[in-house]
Amino acid sequence: MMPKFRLFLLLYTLITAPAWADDGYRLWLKFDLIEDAALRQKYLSQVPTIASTSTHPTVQIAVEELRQGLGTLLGKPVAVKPALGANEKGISFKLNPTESGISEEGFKLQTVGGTLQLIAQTERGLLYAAYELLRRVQTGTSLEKLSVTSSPRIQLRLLNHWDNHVGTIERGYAGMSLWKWYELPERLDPRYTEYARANAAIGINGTVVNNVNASARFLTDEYLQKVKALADVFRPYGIKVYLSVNFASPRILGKLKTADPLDPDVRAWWKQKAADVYTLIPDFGGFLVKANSEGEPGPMDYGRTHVDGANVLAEAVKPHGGIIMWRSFVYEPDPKGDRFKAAYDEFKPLDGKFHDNVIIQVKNGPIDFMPREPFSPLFGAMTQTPVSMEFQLTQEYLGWATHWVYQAPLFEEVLSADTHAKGPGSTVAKVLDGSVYKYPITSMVGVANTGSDRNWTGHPMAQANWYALGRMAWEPTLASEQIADEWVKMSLTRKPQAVATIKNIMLKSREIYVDYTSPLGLHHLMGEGHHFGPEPWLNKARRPDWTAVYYHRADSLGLGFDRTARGSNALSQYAPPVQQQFENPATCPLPYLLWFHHVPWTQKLSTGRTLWNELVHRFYSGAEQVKWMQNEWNKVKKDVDSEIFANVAGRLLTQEKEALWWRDACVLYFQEYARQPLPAPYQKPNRTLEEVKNLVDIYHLR
Ligand code: BDP
Repeated sequence: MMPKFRLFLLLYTLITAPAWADDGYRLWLKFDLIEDAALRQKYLSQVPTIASTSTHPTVQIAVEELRQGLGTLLGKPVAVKPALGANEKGISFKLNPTESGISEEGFKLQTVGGTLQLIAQTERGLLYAAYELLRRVQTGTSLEKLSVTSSPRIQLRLLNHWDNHVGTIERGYAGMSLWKWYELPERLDPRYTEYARANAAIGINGTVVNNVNASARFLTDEYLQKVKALADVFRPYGIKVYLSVNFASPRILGKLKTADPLDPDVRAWWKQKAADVYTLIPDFGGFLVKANSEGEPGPMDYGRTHVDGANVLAEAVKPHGGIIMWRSFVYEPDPKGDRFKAAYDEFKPLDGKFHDNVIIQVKNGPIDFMPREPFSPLFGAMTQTPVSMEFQLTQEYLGWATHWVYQAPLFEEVLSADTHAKGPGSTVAKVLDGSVYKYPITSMVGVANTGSDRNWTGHPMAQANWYALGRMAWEPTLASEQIADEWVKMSLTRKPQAVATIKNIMLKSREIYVDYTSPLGLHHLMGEGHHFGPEPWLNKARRPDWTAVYYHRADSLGLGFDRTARGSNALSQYAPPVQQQFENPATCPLPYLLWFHHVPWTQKLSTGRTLWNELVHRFYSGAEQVKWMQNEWNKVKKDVDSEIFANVAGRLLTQEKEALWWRDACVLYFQEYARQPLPAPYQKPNRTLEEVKNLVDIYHLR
């Protein structure tokens, strides 16, 4: 090789290689230099300066984020000064408590003369405006003649952490808890601030810091001091703190004989406890409660109702402006029943009986965060008591941290589903934002997928799910495609071809996962307890509704749970047009077929294949698609950071192995009922059902 050319190569490599490997820590706040010099120049000419004199901590954060973010994005320091001169270009802030056309947390981004004005009623609104501006620059969007108006459609946009005081996380796959309870309140891990920044940047304004299976100790004075320390860090970022509470706390902590919500001492205990909390944390958000669910204590232990339980807590926090988020995730272990119906049966009759600072928190589907569920029939059914949405970001049923599943399409599918509660167009999103029934409180939460792993979420691609939750809670009609576009450009690469390739994988990833784990509406096929990996043969568990056979109902005739009027009649919980959509097996959309019907193995489906052949086809083609994901990912190698590339590539190899595990387990098991060969071109798995059953030991799940 010519020496000159070698020198050129060396220089070229030095210039194009990233300065350091990216460990994913910076999430979507990665403000690396924009490669396109012309674009940089353009932005620099528009926003060379920031004007602010505010001493408010939230506005100061906004200014600092813009100064630092734009500085590194544009490769030139951006000056901050008290005011812009006449005709001087730059960014200015306008706080106007009576600004029209936006809500309290909303903002406007407007070009006025040469100035880019950030306008809001509150400091929080200004902070959101600053992050929106940064997002525009990060994604290469024009700042020309801006006239943006944006307000969140949902009031409470929350993460729910299932974190325990010992540092473990229930269903967490990204390390230990972010909260170092033993160090708090004295030492504040700098990561708390990074956490707040990341959330504020996507509009999240609240966090429930502890597990719904709550230890009563979080209400002790000792722990409240720790929680206060976190609240103090989060406050300037517009984030309120909430706590999950143990309903038996008056007994456990207060040494009362009972936790009966109608007992006067119990009532007084909660009032006093709430007052104590608010003395320490004046803007405390409220309590989240999992009561009489999966063994947790609740009002029914005393012959009372969910209304009695929720209202006594609501009364306690009411004088302080707090709310109660009461979960609807309740179900009795009835082998003959249908768990699908439990939440609706329990809560629908209680509609309107709760105090006005109570919101019922409902999981997106009627069972439990399965890869695909129809929307919970409680959405649209509660006309007087508000309901909120609980999505699960942590991938309990979506392959933990080894499967790449972009969840925004799942969120979008549920949010855009039509409940027909008040005629067509009554989408779940419109129920949630209060436009169907004028709810006084609106809320959307995501069970967090964060942990102490350096990249926060274990699987680097799972960051996108956290990002999507925030964006969709702000605007539930945002398309998952747009969210993916933003996230990839902000977190991975701005190279157009690579952006397109990664987005394409993301958008297909959830359907691929559904195909190799639970196609055509199969659900709850996973192993007991760990909830990882297939165990469709599971017929004994601590509760009948924790087995797999309870749900798939395979027999010599067919497969699926009949929830029509001939079966459990769960369908009757939906509005008639929704019932019609699902009740006829010939027209029921295939993704939901086995959710609602017991279908003969030999039944011809709309695809032209029989049920058995279609099932096999899905399991095989789904698993095959993981190879496609690998190939596509390999194409972006040169365009994404090498550490992130290798991390994802490695996980995709594990995903392939585990997809084959699902495929073989399900196909071999269901074949015993279908008693048919695999359709061409699919080859029999090269292991037996017994061998596959033993895999659960190899994975140390038992
Ligand atoms: C189930 C989880 C369990 C949670 C429960 C809940 O397996 O760990 O405690 O949901 O949401 O999916 O309360």
